[in-house]
Amino acid sequence: MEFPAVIIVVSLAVMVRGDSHVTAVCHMEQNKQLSGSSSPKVTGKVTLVQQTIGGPTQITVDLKGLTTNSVHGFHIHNSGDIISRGCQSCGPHYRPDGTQHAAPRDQKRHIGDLGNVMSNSKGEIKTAFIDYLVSLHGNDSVIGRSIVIHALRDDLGGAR
Ligand SMILES: [Cu+2]
Ligand SMILES: [Zn+2]
Repeated sequence: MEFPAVIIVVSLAVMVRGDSHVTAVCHMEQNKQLSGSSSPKVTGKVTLVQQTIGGPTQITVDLKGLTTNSVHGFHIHNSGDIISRGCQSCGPHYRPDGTQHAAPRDQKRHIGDLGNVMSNSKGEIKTAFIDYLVSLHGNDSVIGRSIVIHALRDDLGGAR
């Protein structure tokens, strides 16, 4: 299920250290198509670090400006085009293998399905987690795609 986004991504810049250690930083900015005064002004960054090819990726989320104590869907979308039509030009959840929408812990899911993140009493999201499908290497790399935090909660593929 797709939701309207509050903010979207900017870009994924990449720095390479050594042969396989990759760090990518995504600077988040408000969705230009929702830039009315009623829309939260969310800023911050998401940092992705993958130490080895095929290894897990650490994802660190550091955002502010959200509504307080609220749950938001958090995904990697297919395209890095956040300019032309906002969320629409970001395309669907990144899914090179065409699987179903699901939760991060599910075996079959879109690579971009990172579930939900929750804001604290100050409207900040500060969290970090490991993901085993998101990669910064090879054909299925997420570099250059977009990270979207949505206004609403992700249903994680349906009731379960
Ligand atoms: Cu999304
Ligand atoms: Zn999905």
